[in-house]
Amino acid sequence: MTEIPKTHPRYLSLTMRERLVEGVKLGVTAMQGLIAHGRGEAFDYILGEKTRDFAIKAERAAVAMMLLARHPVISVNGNVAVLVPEDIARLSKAVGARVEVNVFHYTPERVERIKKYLEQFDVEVLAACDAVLEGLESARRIVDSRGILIADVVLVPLEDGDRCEILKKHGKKVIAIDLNPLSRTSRMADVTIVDNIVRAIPRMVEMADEMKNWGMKRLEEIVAEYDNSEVLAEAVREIKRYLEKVADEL
Ligand code: PTJ
Repeated sequence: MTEIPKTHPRYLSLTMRERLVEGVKLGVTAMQGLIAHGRGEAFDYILGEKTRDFAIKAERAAVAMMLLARHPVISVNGNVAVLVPEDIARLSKAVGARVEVNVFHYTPERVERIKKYLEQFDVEVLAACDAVLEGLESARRIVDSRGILIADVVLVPLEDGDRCEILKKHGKKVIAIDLNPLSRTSRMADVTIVDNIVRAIPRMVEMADEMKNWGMKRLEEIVAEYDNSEVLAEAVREIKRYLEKVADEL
């Protein structure tokens, strides 16, 4: 792994790239994951690389939804596994969610490698691949009968867009984490967190630690008051505002 000096102005961003390249070498991250990350980086850049208010609102609604769920599941792919393994472990414990490996670029060996990778970080992982999500043609249809198949709330970070709609048809609530507020997944999800996963999940853990002591009524109110279209519109407006400010300063 290339040693990135901590003083480098783009230390965090370059470290993320290194993690993903390592992930590819280990056979955990798909090559396509590097391209997907590049798209995410571009959106993060035009959002000023920080967590905005609309993302905090979505993160709070997502945590409330997961705390209220009977059977919440966090779906993990090859990018998520290498970017935030420790935080996935913490979030799963904080909200009482199962963690399931679910990938677009599927091979049984790759699923097993992701499972083993996450287990090093003390994550209990579902990856039986013993059930099928009807109505979906991509490999994402292959799920675990103890996980996504029976989940009522599914967190799908860095999704590729084909599955969100089907999960909803199966009656599940979907929470997406996607820096692109224009993506199909972003528009289809019940809650879309337009934030970098490396900032979003740690913040959700902090929120969950506080919110798990709140009563059901308070959590239900947060979910009921949440409006995803409004949050997405705010994300697009924020990009516009930010770019105008940068243009004015040039
Ligand atoms: O591991 P696999 O086989 O399941 O494949 C995973 C990838 C990510 C390759 C697959 O799901 C894919 O192709 O995804 P897409 O269609 O490129 O969509 C990924 C979305 O995640 C894009 O809209 C990106 O903007 C967004 N994204 C990328 N990196 C981040 C991100 N969002 C939040 N945080 C990031 N770090």
